Amino acid sequence: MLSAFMLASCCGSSDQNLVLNESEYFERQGVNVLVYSNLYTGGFNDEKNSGIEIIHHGVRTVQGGAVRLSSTPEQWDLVPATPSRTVNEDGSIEVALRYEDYDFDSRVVVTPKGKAFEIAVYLDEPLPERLVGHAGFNLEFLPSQYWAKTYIVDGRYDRFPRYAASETTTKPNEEKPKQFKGYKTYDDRGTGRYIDPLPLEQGREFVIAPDAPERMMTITSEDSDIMLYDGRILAQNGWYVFRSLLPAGKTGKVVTWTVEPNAVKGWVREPNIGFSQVGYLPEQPKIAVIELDKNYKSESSAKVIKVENDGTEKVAYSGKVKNWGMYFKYNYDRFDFSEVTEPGVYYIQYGDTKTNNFIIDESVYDKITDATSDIWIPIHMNHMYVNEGYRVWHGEPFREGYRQAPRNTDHFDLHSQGPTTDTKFKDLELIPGLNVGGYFDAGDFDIETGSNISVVQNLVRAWELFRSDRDQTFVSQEQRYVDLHRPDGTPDILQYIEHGTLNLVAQAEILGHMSQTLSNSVLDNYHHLGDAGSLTDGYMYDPKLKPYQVSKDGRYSGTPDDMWAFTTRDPGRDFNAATMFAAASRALKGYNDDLANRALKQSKRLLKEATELMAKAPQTGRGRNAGGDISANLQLYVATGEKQYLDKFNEMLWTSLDRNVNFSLQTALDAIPYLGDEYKEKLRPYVEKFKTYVEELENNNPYGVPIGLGNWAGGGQILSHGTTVCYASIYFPDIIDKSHAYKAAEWHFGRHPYHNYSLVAAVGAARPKEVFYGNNRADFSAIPGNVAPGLLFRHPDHFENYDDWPFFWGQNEGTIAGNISYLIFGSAFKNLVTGK
Ligand SMILES: [Ca+2]
Ligand SMILES: [Ca+2]
Ligand SMILES: [Ca+2]
Repeated sequence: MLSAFMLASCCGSSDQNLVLNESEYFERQGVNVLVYSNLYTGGFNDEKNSGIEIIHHGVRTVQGGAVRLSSTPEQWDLVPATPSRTVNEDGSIEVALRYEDYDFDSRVVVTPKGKAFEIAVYLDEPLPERLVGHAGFNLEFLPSQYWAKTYIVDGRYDRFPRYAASETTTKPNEEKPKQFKGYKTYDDRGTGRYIDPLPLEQGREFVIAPDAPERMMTITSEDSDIMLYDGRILAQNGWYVFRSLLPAGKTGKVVTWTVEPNAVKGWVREPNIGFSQVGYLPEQPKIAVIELDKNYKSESSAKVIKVENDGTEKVAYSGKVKNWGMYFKYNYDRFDFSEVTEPGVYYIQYGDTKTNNFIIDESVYDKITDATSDIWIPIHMNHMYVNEGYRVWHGEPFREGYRQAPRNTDHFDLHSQGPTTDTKFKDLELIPGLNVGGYFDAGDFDIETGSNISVVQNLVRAWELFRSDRDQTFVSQEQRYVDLHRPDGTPDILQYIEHGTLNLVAQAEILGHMSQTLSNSVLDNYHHLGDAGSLTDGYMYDPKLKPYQVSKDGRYSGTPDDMWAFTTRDPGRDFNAATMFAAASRALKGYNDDLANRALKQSKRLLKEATELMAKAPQTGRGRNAGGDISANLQLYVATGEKQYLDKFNEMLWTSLDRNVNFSLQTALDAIPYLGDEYKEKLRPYVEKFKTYVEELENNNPYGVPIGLGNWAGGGQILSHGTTVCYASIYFPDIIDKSHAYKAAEWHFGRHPYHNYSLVAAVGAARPKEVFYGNNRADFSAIPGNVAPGLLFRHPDHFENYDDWPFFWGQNEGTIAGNISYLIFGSAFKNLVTGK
């Protein structure tokens, strides 16, 4: 590792050309050009994460280099398949692109040319007639890194707009290229026409951001006009798009661009000092992880500076830095300042880099879950009006209720209605009574039933284990009104359990079983941003009326915007609901006895029916694994005391633990309070195995936590790992030292790659992230208490988390299930390290 580092640092030169490196991308100091290292296969269509991408002085500012069928592609516009990607012998990278819907193939070849690179589009067959005027080569630039910067086009001067305010025209719907699965992202208000943005500029040479050397770039073309569009005019998450149309009737090399990203001479990325923005307990181990450019010469020591109460500063500690080595493309140092234990305000200095301040004190973790429980959770209560001080977060959503999703319907949010409704309702029939309780899924407004089940189950777990009687929220089911920061005499967590249970019990009672989801019927309101109360029109849909027409009695409209219930039965989900209802019934007893009784009744019925259904069709995919749910059997044993569930639990648990201790150790630990000392002793060797795994993580990466490399950042995995570490340390302190529990917390509070901001929009952190993918994302804002998935891995070697661009769900979207996991982690962590 050391020799690789020396080699890299000796040869860094600002005069170097772009060259293909071992990771198959083009590189010069300050510039990485990726050619389809990341394909359009992310799961949610155009995720703005693919194609030709440029990481410019450490920031991925350009992506989306591809042949596209519109000037400003939206999430649900068609994306090309990539039948092949080849690194040619001349050092170029060639990618074949295909649009199956139009039987249309093209090739894009990227060739380094000195400090610049050439992008060429080849057609072996002329462009299909239908795509003339639509197919073009696009390259997308990140608005938040370019707005207000200047550009020069063929000698004319202008500036990238801070907000989208350019012109559009409209065209007949028939002319618009097909969108994903034939869905429409827009509501044309009965005009039969779609919006087509007009270019801001057009020319043969663009000089981009000459005023900002780290962002400066030139794009020139000898054979094609280049147009600049503002994608935000159609969708707030759009990018600035540079584009050349593909010519009609031509084959061969049809579009040629030369792109030269500026490289700042001798540029070296500033060290990213990862530490806990929430601060440290005096006795806590304190190790900063410092992420370094491979051209940065490691420091031998670092300092901790104390800011005294009178504002003066003194060096509190100076110590050696240890090199951990390379992890993907960066080099990592670790700086242990555990010796600093005196309460106070401090910052770290490494070379010339100083961090913001942090606190060392016994109280630093006291508030880590408060914003999540007082603010984020109640704001995500569906079917309520939510107020905070002078501000209304949302009105009461979906007053017109839900309709039966028609049979054989595919859905854009990964759901579907099967060939039967499995209910007494006909296609599109109103299902009265479902618009009560429940939680919005995430940045969208659907009720994911599976998530809501886990939310109630976990809230009961938190209630039973940690008995938080915190009361900061007024919740009135009668008024359908929530008021933040107004105590009402009832512990909030009980009210949250009640709110989740109300919707789930209604589903069980009215549908007869659990729905898959209660979700949007049309894509054009699925991407709704802002007040959930205005997502639908509030009128019940009547197909006898014309679209946008309202009945004389003011109750119905002809606009098909009502939400749908997807009701295909899954006995596995019913089984999980049965265990959750049993738990909810325990928690609600004495607070809302009526609901407690209804939940228990549904628990017994669903359990019986699900067991029978699964016995009848054990081989079918649906519900096959539910009987094998170890945790569900534990919950059922706790709820009923029946031995058959305990036997099943034991039968499955030990086999699973033998196979992989990480997979079910949490469930095993959850059972300790119910199964006694002998059971606990039997678990001991597995906890010892877990210890080996936990310690091995220190060698896996510099942060000592399990880092996920998937297309959704792995914060959730780190939280559940952290929760297991906390439980293991609470029950087996002689095996799992509590020092391990800090690592998952520190990761979330700032000790991670890319930047050092806290991933929790939390009170208590000195520098929390500022933008998240919530329902207020168009305001570049956050809902306090949200927990971001965090550091998204981009192939082949880049972690990132944007804090100036909220629109990447895989980095910035908190979910109801994920944020409740954080509540559990935070509660267990506080319990372990502070005894509070
Ligand atoms: Ca959703
Ligand atoms: Ca309350
Ligand atoms: Ca409606």
